[in-house]
Formats: sequence, C-alpha cells, structure tokens
Amino acid sequence: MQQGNNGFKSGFISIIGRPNVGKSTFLNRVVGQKIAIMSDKPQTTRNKVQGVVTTNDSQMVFIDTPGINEPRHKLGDFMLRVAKNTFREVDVLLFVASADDRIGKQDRFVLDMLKGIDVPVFLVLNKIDQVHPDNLPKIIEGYRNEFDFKEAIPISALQGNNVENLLAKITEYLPEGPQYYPADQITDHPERFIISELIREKALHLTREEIPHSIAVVIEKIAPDSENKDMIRVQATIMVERDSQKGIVIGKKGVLLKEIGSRARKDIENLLGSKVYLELWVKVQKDWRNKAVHLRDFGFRD
Ligand code: GDP
Ligand code: MG
Ligand code: K
Repeated sequence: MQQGNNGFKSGFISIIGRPNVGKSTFLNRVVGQKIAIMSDKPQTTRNKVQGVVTTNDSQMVFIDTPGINEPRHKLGDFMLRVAKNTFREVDVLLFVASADDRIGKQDRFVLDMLKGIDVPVFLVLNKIDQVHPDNLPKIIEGYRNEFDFKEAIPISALQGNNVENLLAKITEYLPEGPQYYPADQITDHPERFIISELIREKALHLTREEIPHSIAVVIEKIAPDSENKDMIRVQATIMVERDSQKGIVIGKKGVLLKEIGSRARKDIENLLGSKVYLELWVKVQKDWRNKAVHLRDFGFRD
C-alpha cells in the first residue's frame, strides 16, 4: 500500500461514444455545471473538456472526447487522433450508448478502435428512461456480444438514475493517487473556451438545421469595460464557411444574431458572475475545415 494518500483514489476517465448518446449530458450532470456543449446535433463537442468530480475519498477527472465519426475530411482525421490519444492517458473508458437506439455502424467503429487497448471499458447504457426495464438485459447482452466490457451500467443521464452507482463503480477501478485539482475546481479549461462553446451552442440551436456543425467561435477579447468596472466586455467572432451561412446566422435585419447574443450573454454572465457586454461578429472563412493550418487558431489541440 502506498503511504501518504490515505486510500484516496484518483484518475482520468474518458467518455466516448457516437454523437447524441448523451455524453455531454452525463458530464454536465456529474460535474454539476454547464461546461460541455449540448445539442441535438451531432459533433458539437470538438475539444477535450475536463470535468472534475471530487468526493471525500476520490477524484475523477473526466474527459469529453469529440464525437467520433468515420473521418471524411481533415477535421475528422484530426478529431480522431485527438480522441485516440486520450485513450492512452486514462484509467477508465466509458463507452456511452443509447438504450433507445440499435447498435449501429458508428458504435462498431468506435468499439473497433477500443479493441486491444489496455484500459477497462465500461458500457454505459444511457437513456433508460426511454425503454422498458424488462428490455435492458437483452440490450446489454447485444452490446456484450460486440465487446468485452468490464462493467455494464444502465443510467439516465437526463434524470440522474443510477449515476451515483456508476461513479462508485468507476472509483473501484481507480488507482490510489493524489488529488490533482482543488476540490472546487470543475474544469481546467480557460473561460475563453467555455464562452466560445456557449455562443456556438446558441448559434447551432437557433439556426436549427440550416448551418453546418463546422462553425467555430473565436473569442477575440475578454476584458473589463473601460468605463464600467463591473462590466466585462467580450468580443467574439462566429466563423462560417459561406456567405449564405453568414446571412442565416445574422438573420433578417440582424434579428437572429441579436438573439444568439442575448441568450449567450445570459449564460456568460452566469459563468463569470458579472454583467457582460457581448459584441458578436460573423466572418466567412472558406473551407476552414480542410485547412489544417487554421485548426490551431480555432482552439483545437493535439
Ligand atoms: P452527446 O452528443 O453524446 O454529447 O449527447 P448530448 O449530451 O448532447 O445529448 C443528446 C440529446 O440526448 C440531448 O437532446 C439530450 O437531452 C438527450 N439525452 C441525453 N441523455 C438522456 C437521457 O438519459 N434520457 C433522455 N430521454 N434523453 C437524453
Ligand atoms: Mg457532446
Ligand atoms: K451532441
């Protein structure tokens, strides 16, 4: 037994699974604050977002990986590499699947990537509020036929069912280790990233199916207002790929952009605990997805 940690356990947990199975919902529930973007659209989580859960005897550091898809363009390759790199750093992998959906090509694609890795993989069967409990054993068996899961735990991230049990099970698999982060720290990402995700989330929601997931939000500036010291000034640019998309985001007479800004501002004010003046711009940057050189500018990391 290691001395000095008093049985304290800690480690890193990666959340994987195809888009829309509820990864961000789960992370937000356990971390207790809105840090990972949520949307009905797939692939809205593109960066690693860490949420930290600290209890009396453990600390779990969660990593929300990008929605893993078969890569179709450079961004896809990049995301895949980011996701795969995280597998090597973690103590437990949570493969999240949706109980109300069949095992599909995308699930198999993700599970294939996990075959042969040395980390315990849990099946987290989410959205059990959507299916009859009698059906659960059969659904779980279906997944177990595809992959050798160490544990299979049904939950509802939305309603919170069985989430505590899942956290307890994860802790069993963590090594003894230090508390990496202060107990009150929930994310190690700078506010800049969270703010950009909040704005992007509003833009995706309000434009519905009309703009692609490829939009990015660049935070140009976060600074106290020069005249009003209680006010924080945030300047951000929504990057789109085409003029037509710019028109959609701005909307008739600028109505939509105004609504995106006002909704995002409220969330940013909650996050920063301060009044916020949000200045929003929309800019066309053609084919940025295929220009790897630009990826870094948008906050992507390897
Ligand atoms: P992600 O793409 O895997 O991060 O999925 P999200 O967390 O963004 O969730 C996708 C959608 O599924 C959202 O509309 C969520 O509200 C919904 N969702 C997530 N968890 C549950 C759940 O346990 N039950 C139900 N009914 N819906 C859920
Ligand atoms: Mg997500
Ligand atoms: K999503």
